[in-house]
Formats: sequence, structure tokens, C-alpha cells
Amino acid sequence: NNPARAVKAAVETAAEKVTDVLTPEVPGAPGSAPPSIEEPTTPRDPLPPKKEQGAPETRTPTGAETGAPATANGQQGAYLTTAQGARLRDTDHSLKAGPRGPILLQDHHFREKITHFDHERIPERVVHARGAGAHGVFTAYGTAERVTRAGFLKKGKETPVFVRFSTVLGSRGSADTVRDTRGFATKFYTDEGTFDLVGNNMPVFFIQDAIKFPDIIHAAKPHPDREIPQAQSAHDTFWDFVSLHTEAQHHTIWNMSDRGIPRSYRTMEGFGVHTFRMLNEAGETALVKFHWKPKLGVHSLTWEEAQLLNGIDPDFHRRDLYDAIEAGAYPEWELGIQVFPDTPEETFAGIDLLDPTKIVPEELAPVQAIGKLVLNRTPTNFFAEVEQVAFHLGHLPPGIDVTNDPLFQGRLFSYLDTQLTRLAGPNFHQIPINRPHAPVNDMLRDGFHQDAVHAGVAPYRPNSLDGGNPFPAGDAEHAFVDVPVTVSEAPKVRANPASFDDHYSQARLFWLSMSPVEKEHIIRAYTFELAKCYRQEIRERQLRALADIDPVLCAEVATGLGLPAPQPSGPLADVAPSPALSQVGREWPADGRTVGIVVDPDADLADVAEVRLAVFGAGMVPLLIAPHGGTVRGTEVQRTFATARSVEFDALLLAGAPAPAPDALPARDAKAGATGDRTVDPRVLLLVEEAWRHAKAIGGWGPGVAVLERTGVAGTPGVVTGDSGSEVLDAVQRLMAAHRVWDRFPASVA
Ligand code: HDE
Repeated sequence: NNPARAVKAAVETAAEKVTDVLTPEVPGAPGSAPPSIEEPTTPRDPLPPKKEQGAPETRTPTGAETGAPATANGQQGAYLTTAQGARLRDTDHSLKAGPRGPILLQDHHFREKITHFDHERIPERVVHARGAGAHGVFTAYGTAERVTRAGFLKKGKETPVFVRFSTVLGSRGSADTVRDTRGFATKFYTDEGTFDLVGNNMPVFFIQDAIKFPDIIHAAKPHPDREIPQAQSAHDTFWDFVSLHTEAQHHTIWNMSDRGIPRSYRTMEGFGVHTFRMLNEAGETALVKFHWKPKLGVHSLTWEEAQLLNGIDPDFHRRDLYDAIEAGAYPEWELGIQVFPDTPEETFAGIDLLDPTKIVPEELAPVQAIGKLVLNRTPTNFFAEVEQVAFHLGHLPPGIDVTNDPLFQGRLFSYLDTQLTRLAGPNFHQIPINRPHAPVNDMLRDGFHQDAVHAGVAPYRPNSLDGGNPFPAGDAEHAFVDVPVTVSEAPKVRANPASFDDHYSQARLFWLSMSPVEKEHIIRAYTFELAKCYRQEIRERQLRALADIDPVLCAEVATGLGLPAPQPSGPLADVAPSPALSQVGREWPADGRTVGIVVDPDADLADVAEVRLAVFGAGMVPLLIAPHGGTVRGTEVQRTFATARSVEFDALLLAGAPAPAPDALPARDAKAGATGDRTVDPRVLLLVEEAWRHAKAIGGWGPGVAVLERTGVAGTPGVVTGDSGSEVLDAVQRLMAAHRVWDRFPASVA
């Protein structure tokens, strides 16, 4: 006898009847004709979700289900409709006054379609515009329980997450493999409210005070007159700023190191950068720094690979992330914290914990693992998820609080503010990807893009009309506690603490911690970038900064630029290296790595099938490279000589020595001719040359050995030959554990 329910039931019955009449046959259903490659002419059921992939959250911000099916995707319903649900006969022709006449203003479908299209774009992020994201799960080890009351860090607790990786400088369509810092932003949908850990792949930042953010970004973005260069720091305004504003020198040397060109998002460390304050159940506080440690180790591209990839596959990192997840090679990181006593000085081992240009070396404060992140699901819709996700440092759960780091404090303002323009209003938390998984009971109302239909009459406190709801929670109900730290009694000033004046000691610490080959790469990066500047005085000024970091670094870069090396302005800092900062010298799993296998369709391929299986078995991806597409002796070819380029592979195997195909590039053919070799396809020779130059493991057996001999690389470090494919693969796999064959790089410095 509830009238509303009766009406609803009647409507549902009516809807069922209508569906009965209208539901057409499903093509592809048992017994029906096989799917055709023609454009479908009859409607069909929605496509099933991708493997293990649900649609975005369908709850309203108040926790109610919207009733939308989990796979609701507009274009997959049976009939095309207007945005108001009216079925359409034709979406291919506008309504005209005769076939040759003008379009009529009354064409409401045309206007709706075009107007919506005209407004499809939203402003890209002012920084970090280019990115890729994925869903996953975070499982806590429980080891953080002694320092924080945060429920999602309690032992065994699993929390859904969404992670967005990004570059900083480039626009949305820019290339992935530019030299830049990478964003590593994680949204933990915890039961106690969302926690956003908005970090980078480098532990320090260019500036110490948020008020300088527009300055560094204006300097690093393309020049305002010509809007070039895109996604690069190799230009005058960037080096003008960092050579004048020398607190940027520490972050800059990280960018010039191999960390500036990661091999993959999966092989990046992440850092919260700032010091956070944690509060435990007993009411005790500690200062912490967050670290993400990738299971696969920290690995980078070579500079030449990065440059080639910018043209060959500008989506390299995005593709790598999605391919790995879809292949089941789920990327993994451990979250760790460095824990420091919460003393009034807020320093540790003499290092100011509020200075975001400083690290605390892991040798002084070990990173303690507190949980594991696994990314296991790619987005269903890039715009809805990756583009619309909105991170904010103020999204904190009970047990994690802020500190007075002036960069942190400024970011607490900026991230909320930026969404007002980018996501057009204050209700961005209602966008599916941003909806908390904790029940929401706020008294925020109205505004642009308000999706919720709030019931009740009293969105204010205190009230008696809505039964007094909602009530503030007490400590026992796990309310957020602002740690009552004493706020300085000092006068208002625009100033930094004196400890912030040290701009060089940690840049030097970083330099001294590098292996010879990493130092060589840093020298080359500075030399390249400064050589790209037009203004001589900027080069000279940056050389003066390098002299204060290290005289050898300065001298090497000066030589490359053809300039005299200046003397340091004073004594150099006496710092101990931190071996943990080097990427070289350890061994890592090769999961998800790519192995290219060159085959000659006319030769004996007996070993190839076995090697492919072994590569799969090792959790890696084998890609067969042949002169043409299709299949070779029943095995599918993934790359042809026209589409394969060495930069895609982590190791190269040669099972054959294919003769030049008719479509071999004449220029390369001529080059091969110049080396006296016309018997092997020149594109295979290029693959070998590049793989060798980029210090990758290379192996050959059978006729493949002859190719390695002809290119002159046989017998050099990291080039393996053998009698069988499996023997060669074994040796190549051992080499891959070190990421590259480091001995192949020349190193001019010790
Ligand atoms: Fe950001 N930063 N940032 N940043 N940042 C943004 O927020 C800002 C800083 C970082 O994938 C913006 O939603 C200021 C440090 C990441 O959506 C904006 C300052 C670190 C992302 C903003 C900093 C970061 C952003 C642009 C100096 C590493 C991408 C769009 C005080 C710890 C998040 C947006 C994503 C994005 C401001 C410095 C990381 C404008 C003012 C330090 C990973 O709000």
C-alpha cells in the first residue's frame, strides 16, 4: 500500500513488456551467423566488460546505488538516442532544406551533437598534463601500526587504489619519454576517507616555498613567444631560472641523471617528497617520509633510446603500463616510510625535515616497508578516469597529518583550487573516479555540476529538523585529529629558516653516490641541455653552479661546451655518498620485459618455438620479428622488419640471418653495402647495432651467429652465442637481471 512502490512496479512491468517487443536477436549468439567485418546493422547486447574490469563506481556521493548497470556504456545500448533518450532515425545527415539546401536551425539533433562535441575538451592540467593511470589494490603489512592510527595501514587491510603517472612539463599529447620529472599520484579509497599521496619519482623539489611554483613552471614550460620547446628543459628560460635560483640545483641534477628518463612507469621509485606527521592510537606523533619501491627495480632508458622513442612510439610508457597489466604482469611497489622522532627542531642527523630540497639518505634512516601496491586493472574510459581524477594533498585519513614544509602548505591550497577551473566547479568529488568509498555525509550543497539529490531540510548544524544529523564523530569513532602542534610565536615574516640556504651539499651527495657510468650520463645530459641554450651567459652561470657541486662534473661539462671551467665559490661540502641512490650494481626480476627474436622464415626454426615458450615462462614477452607479417611456420609474427625498432626490446635474439627483403630501405642497404654486407637485411643490422649501442643483452645461435660476427659485436661484453636457443636464452636472461650490460658504456670519470 505504498503508492510510490506501486507506481514503480507498474513502470517496471511496462518496461519489461516494451523490452520484450523490442529486444532483437543477438548476433553471435549460439546458432546465429558468424560475426562479420561489415558495419553491424542490427543492435546487440552490450559488450561484456574487459577481463576483470568493472565499470566506474555507480554509487551516488551519499552511497546510494544509481541503478545504472555496472557495464552502462552509452554507445553499447541497442538504439541510438538523443541525450534526452529520444530514439533517432539518422545521425549521418543534417536536416536541410532539400538535399542541396542549407542546414535548418531547427535541427535539434545536429545542434546537440555538435554543441556537445565543441565542448568535449576540458582544460588540461597546468602541470602533469600528460599521464596514464591504472587501478589496483594496496595491502597493508601492519608494520605502520605503531606510528599511525590510519585504518588502511592495519595488518592485512586491502584498499582499492587508483594511480596516475605523468610527466610534468609537456601538454596532454606530448611524448612519454622526454627528460623530465615523473608524477606518481596515488588515491587510496580508504574506509576512513580518501588519502591522496601525490608524489614524484624524485625525492626533492626545485623550490622550497610554494610561492615560487609559478616561477619555476613559467621558466620550464615552452617560451611564451614561440611556444617551443615542448616537454623539454633544454632551453634558455629553464636554465636561466635554475642557475639563478640555486635551491633548484639538487632537483636539477636528479633530472639530468638517468632518473629523468625512466624505462617504464613500472620501474620508477616514488616519493612523497615532504615530511608528513603521523599520529598513533596512543596519541604519539612521528615524522615520516613516504617511498614507493618498484618490485622490478629502478631502471632507465638511455638518452638515445628516449629520443628515438619520442618519434617511434611517443606513447611508450602508457603502452608499456597497459600492455603489462593486460598481459597479467601486474606492476608492484612496496610502500615504505622513513620514520623520524617528532622533535621541536624537526631535523634528523642535521637535515632539516621541512626543506623539500633535502633527502635523508636511506643509510641513515632505512625505508621500512608498510604495504604492497599491485596495479591490476586498466581504465575503462581514459577521460572519465585518468583525465578527471583529481588529487589533493588535503585528502588525508585520520592518523596522517601535514607538516609546516612551506611547499606542502602551499600545495594544500593549490590542488583544491586548480580543480575549480579544470573540473569546472566545487563538486568534482562527485565524479565517479573521485568518489570516496567511505560513506559521505557532508553538508556541502548545490554548485555547478551538482549530481546528488540531497534529501532533508537541514544541511546545517546544529539542527533539530533532520533529527540533529549528522553528528560530529569523537575519538572513539575515528574522527580526523589535527595534531595540536605548537604554532610558532615568531613574528610574521617572508623568510626561510637559515638551514634552507644550503643549496649544494645534497646535489654533491647525489653526484658522489653515482657509479662511473651514471656520472657519464649526467655529464652528457648537462652538456646536451646547456648546448641547446642560445645565451652564453646562462651556460657560464650554470657552470658556476656545477663548480659548487663538483669540479670534475664542472670540468667535463665545460669541455663539452668548449668553455673554461670556473672555480668553486668556496670549500665543497664534506658529504658521505648514499649507495642506495645508484641504479647500477644489483640484480632484478625481468618480469614483463620484452625480448625480440629475429627469424629467417627460410631457415630452420626448430628452436624458436621452444625459446618463445621459455621467454613466456620467465614472465617476459617474446616478440617474433620477421620480414613479413602473418605467420612463420605456424607461429604468429608480432613485428615486421618495417615496424620493429630496437628501442622496444630489452634484449635481442637472432635465430636467423634473413636476406635483404625487396622493401629494405635503400639508404640502409647502401650503408650495409658500405660495410661490405649485402647478405643480411640492413634493418636487422640496424637492430643489432642499436641494441648493442644501448647496452642490451644480445644472443644468437645457428645462422644468427654469423650476423653478430658480421656486425663486429660477437665476442664483446653481453653478446652471447651458442649452439641452441635455450642455451643462449639462459645466458641472456642472466645478463638482463642487471638491466643493461653496463661495461659497454664508456665512462670518462671514476
Ligand atoms: Fe603539483 N600540482 N604542485 N607537485 N603535482 C599539480 O594539480 C603544485 C609538487 C604533482 O596526476 C596540479 O590537479 C604546486 C611537488 C603531481 O593528477 C597543481 C606546487 C610534487 C601532480 C599543482 C607543486 C608534485 C601534480 C596541476 C608547489 C611532488 C599530478 C593539476 C608548491 C611531491 C597529479 C592538479 C595528477 C599536479 C600544484 C609541487 C606532484 C596546479 C603549487 C613537490 C604528481 O595543483
